[in-house]
Formats: sequence, C-alpha cells, structure tokens
Amino acid sequence: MKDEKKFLDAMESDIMNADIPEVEKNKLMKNFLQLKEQKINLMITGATGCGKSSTINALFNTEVAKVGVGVDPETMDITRYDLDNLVLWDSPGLGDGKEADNRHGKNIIRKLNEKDENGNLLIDLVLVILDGSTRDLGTSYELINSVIIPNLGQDKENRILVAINQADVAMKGRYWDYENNRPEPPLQKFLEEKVTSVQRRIKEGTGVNVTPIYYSAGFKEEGMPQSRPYNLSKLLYYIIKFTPKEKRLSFVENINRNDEMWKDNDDLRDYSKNILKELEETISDCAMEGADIGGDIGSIFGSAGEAAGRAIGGVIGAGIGAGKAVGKAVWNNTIGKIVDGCYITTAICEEFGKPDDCYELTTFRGFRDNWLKQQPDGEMLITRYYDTAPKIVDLINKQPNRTAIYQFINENYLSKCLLYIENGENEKCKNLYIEMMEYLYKEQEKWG
Ligand SMILES: Nc1nc2c(ncn2[C@@H]2O[C@H](COP(=O)(O)OP(=O)(O)OP(=O)(O)O)[C@@H](O)[C@H]2O)c(=O)[nH]1
Ligand SMILES: [Mg+2]
Repeated sequence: MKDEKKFLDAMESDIMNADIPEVEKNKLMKNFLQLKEQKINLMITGATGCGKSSTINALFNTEVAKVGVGVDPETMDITRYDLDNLVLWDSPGLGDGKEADNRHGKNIIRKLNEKDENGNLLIDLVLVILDGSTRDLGTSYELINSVIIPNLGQDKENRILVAINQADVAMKGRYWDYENNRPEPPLQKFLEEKVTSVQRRIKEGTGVNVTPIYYSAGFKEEGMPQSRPYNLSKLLYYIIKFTPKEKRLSFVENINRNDEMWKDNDDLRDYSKNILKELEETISDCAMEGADIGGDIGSIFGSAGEAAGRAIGGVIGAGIGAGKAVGKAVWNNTIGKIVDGCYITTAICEEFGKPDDCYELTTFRGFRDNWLKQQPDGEMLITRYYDTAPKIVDLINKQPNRTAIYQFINENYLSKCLLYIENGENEKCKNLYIEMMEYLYKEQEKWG
C-alpha cells in the first residue's frame, strides 16, 4: 500500500513539512520526540484459563507482536509481547499448585517493583482478569489482595484495573442473548452483583477502591471464527484512561483493526467517543505544549490524522471512509462536532458566535437522527458528508472572505433548510441539502 505511513511516522513528517514558524516547529518536534520515546508496559494477569491470551488477541494487533520470554530465567513463565512501544507482560496468576503459585507470585512482585531506565516503575498498569464463570474466586482475591496491591507503590488505585471476563457464560450460558451478543436482564443483574462483591472483597482486604468491569473476550475454538467480544471498547477505554497521558499515543497503531471486535457494548457511555477524548488530551496537553499554532493544527497533521483514522477507525465505528475525517478530528479539537456530524452548520454557528447547543444545530441534528437516517439513501448521504464536509470547512476557513462565504451558504441553503424542517417539509430539506453539497463540492476547486 503506497504512502500508508504509520501514525507516528506520519506525525513526524507532518511536523517536518509544516508551514509554520521555525520556533513553533522546533517546539512541536521536541514534544513529539519525547512522546515517541514513551513506552507503555501493561501487565495482564489472572488464573489459568481466565482468558488472558484471548483478551490480548481481541484488543491488540498481535499478529505483528514479537513474542518472547523475559531474559531473566526466574521470569521464564512471563510471556512478553512487543508491539513497538506497547509492551505486554502476560503473567500467570495463582491456582496452579503450591510450588508454581510461589514462583508466579514472586515473579509478579519482582516485575511490579522493577524500575525503567529513568528510575520510574516499569509497569504502568496491571490488568487483572477474573473468570466470571467460576464461583470460586478465592485464588484471585489472594492474587489481588496479597500479591498485587501491596506491591503497587504509592498510586495504587491508578495502577490496577480489575476485569471480569467470560460474561457470556457467567450463568453457564443461560440468559445470554446470543443473537444480539449481550446479557439479558437476569444475567446483567448477576454480573452487576459480581462486580459489587469483587469490589467489596478488595476493599475489605486492602482498603483500596477498584471499580471492576465485566466483559467477554469471546470464545474461540480451533479452526472456527471467534465469537464476538462484549464490552471490549469499554475495557479499552478504561485501559487508555488509566495509562499516563504522555504514553497514550503508543496505543494508536496497535489496536485491533477488525471492527467486528468493537461493536457490542453496554449503553452506559459512548466509549468510542470517550476513547477519542482520551487520545485528544494527549495531543492538546502533551504534543502541543508550549507551541502556539492556533487553528492550524488540523492542516498540519493531515497525514497523521489519516493514519490515526486508519488505525482506530474500527474502534470508533467510523468505517474506512469516515476514518480520515475522524482521524483528523483528533487533531482539530473537534471530536464532539464530528461525532455529532453537523460540520458545516457548526462552522457557521462558530463564525457567528453561536453556542454548540444553539437552535439551528439542535434542529439539524434532530432532522438527521430522526428522519434522514431512516431514508433509503440517508446513511449514504451522511457518510458522504463525513467524507467531504471537514475538508471543505478547512478550505473555507483559509479564505480571506470566509465570513462572506458562510453568509452565502447560510442565506441560500441552511436558513431555507431550517424553514423546511419547521414546516415539516423534510423531503424538500433533503433535496436542498444535496444541492448545497453539490455546490460546495464544485466550489472547493476555487478555494483549494
Ligand atoms: N465463552 C467464553 N470463552 C472464553 C472467553 N474468553 C476466553 N474464553 C475461552 O477460555 C479458554 C481459555 O482462554 P485463554 O485466553 O487461553 O486463557 P489464558 O488466561 O490465556 O490461559 P492460560 O494462558 O492457559 O493461563 C479458551 O478456550 C477461550 O476460548 C469468553 O469471554 N467467553
Ligand atoms: Mg494464555
């Protein structure tokens, strides 16, 4: 594939080629080189068969992992996966007999206390996986309360994540809606109770507050396709959130690109949107630190945005087409807007100093979600809009007469569309909207 640069390489060359003052360029490059060096070390542990390998394979691009074992003969049991700057340590938990438990416990303690070359603790986060299908979690509590938590150092609550796997078979397969890949109410209740009791046992044993989540990594049998995970986006969201900000970019290129993996989650939050927000924080707080380049971020990081879109498009449910636009939004500080999708109206409202929840935007969003989406060509129109609108808005923003352009679009198209919606003439609104997109599409050659 030509020109398909990896995300961090694309970011580097974008900075090199940026048309900005040398001082700012140097600042960006300095920040970037620091971010690029950051390694994430994630330990994944839990009893035999709880689903460590399945979870790693579902979350990450493990076909490209170099798998090895720790060099220290005493940690032979720990498998190390190298995904560029993302390093995974797959460590057996307890429950394999006294002698093995002793060894595994020692290995984990040693790893948790290991320092990196800068003198900081090597392991950023420990993901402890519990098997949700077993009643007896005694050895898991032993692992968490006696081995892991006492060795987490100062900031215990931010270095451990407890996840209950195999949610689908927690009641031996009963109350799992196989068709829609989600728990039915009785199982949901059962799992929520499990979460509460795990939380309580850890609090009682150690005084530490953890908020376990439940998920399913998906069952896989030799030669068969894997069944779809559940709540995997939720798990990824928490992993990213618990990872120090300056390290998060190393996730981008290594996330599983198969969008089937990310589809099914509970509805408690929009995890895709939140994953983007966590990544965006790294860009705005770390990459841009001290550099004053204002609104140019989007145009500078064009190719990096595309690379990010390719890499995480699956997770955020954007598909390949919208990947470009969504990737770009990571840089543009406009994630909410692109997920909301009213790009041109948003630009116009911004131009005229209106808030994001202004009447126009709210009306257009309602039109899109409650009517346009249900039309036979609705999805197609919306996707096409995602593909073209951000670029057009970028172009308009660069024109000296941008205010006049926005005024023209507003008078000739958007305000008329608004009237149509108010009068219930949705079909007319759609047709005028198509006309507007065709007009803008033609006009952009003038602005390019
Ligand atoms: N039904 C179901 N099965 C799962 C799930 N996750 C893992 N499994 C199955 O559980 C078995 C063990 O999974 P692994 O991923 O090998 O577990 P592990 O923790 O790596 O095991 P060890 O490396 O042997 O300690 C496999 O048959 C998986 O297919 C799940 O969410 N649901
Ligand atoms: Mg394994």
